[in-house]
Amino acid sequence: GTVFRLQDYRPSDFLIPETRLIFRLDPRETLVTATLSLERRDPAADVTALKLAGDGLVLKSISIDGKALAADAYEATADCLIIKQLPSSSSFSLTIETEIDPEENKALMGLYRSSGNYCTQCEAEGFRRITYFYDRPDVLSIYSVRIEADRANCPVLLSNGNPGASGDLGDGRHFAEWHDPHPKPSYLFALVAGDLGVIRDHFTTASGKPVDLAIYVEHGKEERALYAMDALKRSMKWDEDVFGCEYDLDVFNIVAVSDFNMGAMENKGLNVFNDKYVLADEKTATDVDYALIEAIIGHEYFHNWTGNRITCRDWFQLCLKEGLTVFRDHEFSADQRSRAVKRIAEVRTLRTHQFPEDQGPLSHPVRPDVYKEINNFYTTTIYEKGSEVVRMIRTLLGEQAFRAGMDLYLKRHDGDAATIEDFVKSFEDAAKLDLSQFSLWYHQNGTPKVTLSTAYDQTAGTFTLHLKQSAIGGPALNTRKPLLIPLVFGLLGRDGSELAYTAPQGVDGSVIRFDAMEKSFVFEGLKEKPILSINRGFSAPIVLKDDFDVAHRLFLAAHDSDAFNRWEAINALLMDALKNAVGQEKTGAALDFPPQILSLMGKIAENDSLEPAFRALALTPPSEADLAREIGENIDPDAIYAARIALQASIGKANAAAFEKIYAANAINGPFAPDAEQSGKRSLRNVLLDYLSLADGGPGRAHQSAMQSGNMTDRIAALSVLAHRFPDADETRTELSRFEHDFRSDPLVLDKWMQIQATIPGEQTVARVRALMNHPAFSMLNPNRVRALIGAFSSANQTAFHSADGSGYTLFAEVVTKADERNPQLAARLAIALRSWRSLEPVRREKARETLAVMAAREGCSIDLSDILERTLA
Ligand code: BAL
Ligand code: ZN
Repeated sequence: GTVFRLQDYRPSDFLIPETRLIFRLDPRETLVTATLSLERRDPAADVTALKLAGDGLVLKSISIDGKALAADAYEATADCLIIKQLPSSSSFSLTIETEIDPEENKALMGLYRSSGNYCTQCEAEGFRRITYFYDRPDVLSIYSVRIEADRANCPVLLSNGNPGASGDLGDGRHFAEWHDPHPKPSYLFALVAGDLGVIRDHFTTASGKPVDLAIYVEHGKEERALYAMDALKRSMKWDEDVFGCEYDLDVFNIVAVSDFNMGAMENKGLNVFNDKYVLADEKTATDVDYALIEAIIGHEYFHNWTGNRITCRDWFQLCLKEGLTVFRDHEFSADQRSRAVKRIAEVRTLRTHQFPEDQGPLSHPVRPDVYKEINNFYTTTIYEKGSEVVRMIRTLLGEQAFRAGMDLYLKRHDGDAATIEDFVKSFEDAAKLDLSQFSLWYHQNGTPKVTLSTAYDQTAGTFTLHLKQSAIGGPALNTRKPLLIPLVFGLLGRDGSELAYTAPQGVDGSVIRFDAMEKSFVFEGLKEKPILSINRGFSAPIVLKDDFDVAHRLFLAAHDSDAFNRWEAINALLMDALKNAVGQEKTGAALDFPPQILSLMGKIAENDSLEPAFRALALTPPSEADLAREIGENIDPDAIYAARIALQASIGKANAAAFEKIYAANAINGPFAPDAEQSGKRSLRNVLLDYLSLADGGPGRAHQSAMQSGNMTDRIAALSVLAHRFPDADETRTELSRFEHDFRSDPLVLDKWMQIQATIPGEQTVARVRALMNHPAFSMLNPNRVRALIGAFSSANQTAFHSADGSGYTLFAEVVTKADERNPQLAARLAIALRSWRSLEPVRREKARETLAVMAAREGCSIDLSDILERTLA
């Protein structure tokens, strides 16, 4: 396949100031008439041909300035249109008529049908499946759209921008026109047509401009969109308050669709959402669902400025909009909920998903300079590490200078297709600072690793912190350049207070600016030996190897003023205990855990000065995947599972009486609310329910909880305990079938039921997943269904997926292959589950390699999938 390189970037020969589109919608034969005003970028240049991208198109007619082109004036294939005879004028108008088949479009890119409705997905390169175009983000155009469709089937006709004329066409057909005054790239184009329910609301912007808000959903699900609407209004207000960003159209529409590859899409004025991230009520959505809806509604809305008003020059700059917008949605959620809890959750996600990516064969820089298939770069590195890089800029600059840099960026580049260099320059100019070394974060992949050692000299009163940087993954150590790593820190006295000191060079307030491969920082004026707290708030996305002993960690767990580092210390203690137990399990020794760790868990649960959501997180040991990554090689998933469940059972037994008390004390009286306070209590109770059930050794308690639960959060939590701890119990069977019965007509909710079963530990789950693939609610064509069952199985069930007999891999290969026939993006996304195959123990490693090799060798393997497989095997 073609390899795309950043160094080959060239501006287009032509501009397209205006694009007029007419859609005559039909399930199998939709006609698209596109009229492009084309302008030579440089009228003096000798450009004699125009080349536009297509993908699977049928050309019906083509004309320039109203005159049909002669057959020898152009070449049209399904994937490309080349016009060889052009007018010599500096501008002209090109009209292209194409025919497309939305019903047969199961790749869910371009114009397709979902539950009988028409919708589009154009990012990254879906617009070329609608018409021939300069389908690249740096060609901005003003779009006018006319949609014609059957009135009965498609009463709702939507596109970007503001609504214009609409009316009847006779013959049962009608039309609607839309005009978007803001020039935009083709990837932000959207169209929706169908028979949908709607909820409406209003927002008045800071400068008094009224905006009509609407969320469109399947009929009968309107009530379930109310929380999303509330989140939208809060997002609009928050972006004004925190970033000074105001909305810029008369309407803002959101549509929920059930067949969608991504989470959602930020099309200008017409966001299209995966229904999973819109629909919620007490009976069908968990607290986690609510939090995700709030975050994603915010994320897509915030793209209006960071992505739409300022877009990317090319796809290598994807993190320009994604990293920044993730940072903005993280801040939004932190302001709406608990900042500390939010940060801990972010770091857990980063470690579980981004670290393995950065440390494995699919590792790439935040700003890559080469790709084969751009769809495979919507990664956790671009998104989450990209966000961490923006966060580090804020840490280095401080709040005020950071906001000044953002203001300058938004002002200077409004209407531009910009680059990472433009973005960084805005902060350099606003803060009068050189960020050239810092920029390496965008270009150098791998997870940075910082190893620290400390020494205290009592007589001199000096504390020496020695830091060394390397990396896991990415370029070899001898070719790496030192990153500028901002480490927020504190030196604590024995009473937990922050000690005063004289700071060495390179320390700026609470931030150590670590900018060499190796460096010592000597703090003076310390009369007592300080206790170091470092990388507070996870100020840098690194692996930190410290020299802290158990007493040091216990001290931080109890006294650090930084809530994140309190959690971090607890997490590190649990990680050490687990690693030790994995070693014991592998040698056949009995597993034991330090009593002080077990009692620490009891103390945390009982500590009322900590918010319940924090306690729930602190009581949750590192995941099996985290433990595997930490161990790094020769992984035996069964040993990891055995260690983790033994730790959980020991914690439960050691603290049963205390846990029971806390469980009861955190019961919620009164009506359900999806807010931070209630959801925190529920999460604490449900972590304790698991511990108590393990201590009981029976399903009674979880069964009771499942039957009494009045909301989905508690119901799912109880069902998980039943299925994961007591898969063969009658109570489990009863509750699983009750759930299936209650939601048999709601596949989105049944996804949770699928997911719980797909993640039951042990190799018997392979057969269970096979059986569930025959369930009437399952469909290989719907990405949510496939991800709930197969995605959960392969990415969140280490013991079953990596069954020693290879049966998990066999199932996986079958499904990925099947998915690839219709939806390459879905297949490629699933395939990343095997990216860490090299760290497995030899038997599984060989089986995994073989599975990858067989999939890669298959004739007809898509570019998306083969790109992932080949890089994974390389
Ligand atoms: N732009 C793709 C979906 C998102 O990141 O918002
Ligand atoms: Zn985004």
